[in-house]
This record gives sequence, structure tokens and C-alpha cells, in this order.
Amino acid sequence: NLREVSIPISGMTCASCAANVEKSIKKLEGAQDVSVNFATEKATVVYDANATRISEIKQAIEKAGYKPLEIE
Ligand code: 9UX
Repeated sequence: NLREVSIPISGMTCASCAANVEKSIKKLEGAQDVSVNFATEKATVVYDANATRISEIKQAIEKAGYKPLEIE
């Protein structure tokens, strides 16, 4: 059960920040494809809904030191 979500993030001030977020999300069990775009300030994540959930993805973003925003 793969789903894709795009989560806006605030607090990324250089391109390496995006790499930090990416690394943190990729550690999640159910993360299949993760790409964080510094320019658009969004994380696009393909995840297995049986293994993880949006709240966990948001926690991974926070753990890396950034702020996930509400999905529009
Ligand atoms: Mo760049 Mo981001 O020097 O936490 S990695 S600001």
C-alpha cells in the first residue's frame, strides 16, 4: 500500500539542510522514495502505509531539527 505525500518544511536555510532531512526520513522503515527540495521547501515521500504514517515522517523532520508544516 504505497502512498505519496508532500510535506512543506520550514527552517531549511541551506542545501545541506535538505540533505539532513532526507537522511532522517530515509531511516524510517516504510520510506520507499524520499526527496527533499530545498528551493520549494518540501519533502516528497513515497511510503508504505502499512509500515509508517505521516505523523512519523513529520517526527523524523523534527528530529533532524526542522519544522514540518500542515499539508495543504
Ligand atoms: Mo547549512 Mo542547515 O550550513 O541546518 S546544514 S544551515
